[in-house]
Amino acid sequence: MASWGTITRAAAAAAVLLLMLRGIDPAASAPVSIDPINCLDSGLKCCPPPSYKEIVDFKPDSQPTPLRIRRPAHTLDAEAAQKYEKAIALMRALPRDHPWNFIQQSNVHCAYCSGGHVQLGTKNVTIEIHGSWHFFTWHRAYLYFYERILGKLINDASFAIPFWNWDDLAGMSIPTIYRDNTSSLFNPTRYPTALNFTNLGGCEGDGTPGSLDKQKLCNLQVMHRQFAAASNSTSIFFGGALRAGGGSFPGGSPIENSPHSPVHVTTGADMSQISKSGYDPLFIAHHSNVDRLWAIWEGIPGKSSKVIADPDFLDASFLFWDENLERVRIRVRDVIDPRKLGYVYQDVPLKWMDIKTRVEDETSILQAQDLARPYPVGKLNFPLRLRSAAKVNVRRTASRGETLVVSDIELDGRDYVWFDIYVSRVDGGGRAQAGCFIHMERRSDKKIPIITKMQIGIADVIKQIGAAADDQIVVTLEPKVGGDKVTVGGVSII
Ligand SMILES: *[C@@H]1O[C@H](CO)[C@@H](O)[C@H](O)[C@H]1NC(C)=O
Ligand SMILES: *[C@@H]1O[C@H](CO)[C@@H](O)[C@H](O)[C@H]1NC(C)=O
Ligand SMILES: *[C@@H]1O[C@H](CO)[C@@H](O)[C@H](O)[C@H]1NC(C)=O
Ligand SMILES: *[C@@H]1O[C@H](CO)[C@@H](O)[C@H](O)[C@H]1NC(C)=O
Ligand SMILES: [Cu+2]
Repeated sequence: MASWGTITRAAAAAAVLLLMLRGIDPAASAPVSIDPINCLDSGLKCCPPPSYKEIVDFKPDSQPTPLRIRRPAHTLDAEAAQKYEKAIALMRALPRDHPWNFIQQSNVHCAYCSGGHVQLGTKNVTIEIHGSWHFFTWHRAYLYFYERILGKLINDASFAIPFWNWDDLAGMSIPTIYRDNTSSLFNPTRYPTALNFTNLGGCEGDGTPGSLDKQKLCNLQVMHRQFAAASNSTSIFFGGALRAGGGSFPGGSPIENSPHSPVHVTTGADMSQISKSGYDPLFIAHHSNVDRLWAIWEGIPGKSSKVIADPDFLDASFLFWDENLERVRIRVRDVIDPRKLGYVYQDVPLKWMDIKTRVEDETSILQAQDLARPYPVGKLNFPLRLRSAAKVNVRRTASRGETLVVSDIELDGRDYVWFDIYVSRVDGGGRAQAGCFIHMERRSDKKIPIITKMQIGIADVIKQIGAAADDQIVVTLEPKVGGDKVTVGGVSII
């Protein structure tokens, strides 16, 4: 009689054979999965209490349940706001080691950032769900369970989390329901400036009413630019491939870099740190809006599929506690369609869709910021530490490439780093911002070595600056935060 061990070994051997027949090196390619037992502390103390409870595979609801409609947080009616407030209050009141406890739930996010959950089949390779194609998918799964737990706590099967509609003129500040310091939705570490304005990336101002109008318009332009930079390619939209045992940060989606990260870093002290951002209830509404951008993009008909067909993407899986206190393994393929998860986003106008990219007059920028040209154009030596703005002539490949790649971006994952990326014509004229790279601060007791890259679609901005037919383009990298803490290995257009 065969023991379980033999059966498992035989099954594993068959699986390896199958992979080899398909021409895939089994050692190099497999979907990420999570070790149910091993979680490293790394000084953060965000690992869940150990559990040996059997893991069940995720199944969508077998019986139809009411569709959950996620609405803008700034338009919630009093009744919906009270329900939400009550659900979070109940979550906070649970025993500290209960899997639904507010801190436990906040720490779920932290434990999936570098240094927590260990990948199955490795002893010490931890999972990082930022900076890769698992950014959108993991957060969608996380919100799914979070929402259902809240619904369970208030016994409401149609309960839906709100979204922070910061891409709408009326939603670009901390929604009122989060402001009352006696509410369960309050967090004391928010910045006073965030009460008046939510910065989606580079839209600072002096806070006066006149400046605020310009800042809001700037936000719409950021939205347009970042969506355009991401939306033309499925692989750019999602970010770089992260496979089993793989190193962290193969490359973040343009949308993860902005508007996602600036909203975190300009909102408050907890929100700006990956490991603590879940302590602010705004986190859920913020990521609900990020998830909504994915749903909007999924809904736009396109030439190519809106899903990455790679099984290493689709079969990647994560573990969560669900609303029935089961430990559930959910795969990426389970979260591709929001409707199958039982929720939709309320339709609201998208003012930023049709707004034009901004082309700035380069000479006035140089004068305004007293930005001497620090390096002769085209003569940069890579790798380059971004102590000051760097300009480089980049040749487009024969096919007049429309994807800009900033490669081998090297930094310590504990550092907050932000640089902007502009394009302009070789023979002068205005420049337009193509995107930005933003890495949020992380806590760790040891260095987090990161080598990542950034890919952005530039078809839109190249047209705006009138360079669609040019063979070469000038790319400017302009450090904003922590430039001396990052080096860039190269810039190319493919
Ligand atoms: C994991 O453990 C191996 C073997 O002990 C060690 O060589 C490697 O440096 C460790 N990796 C990390 C990320 O700690
Ligand atoms: C809460 O807000 C009220 C009114 O804005 C203020 O008077 C009070 O000091 C605040 N309490 C705390 C604990 O911050
Ligand atoms: C927010 O706006 C109000 C009204 O314009 C103003 O009085 C207040 O100073 C602003 N607060 C900050 C922190 O900018
Ligand atoms: C998408 O790609 C097409 C073809 O390269 C281009 O014409 C269009 O402007 C691009 N759209 C955006 C939003 O970049
Ligand atoms: Cu986030």
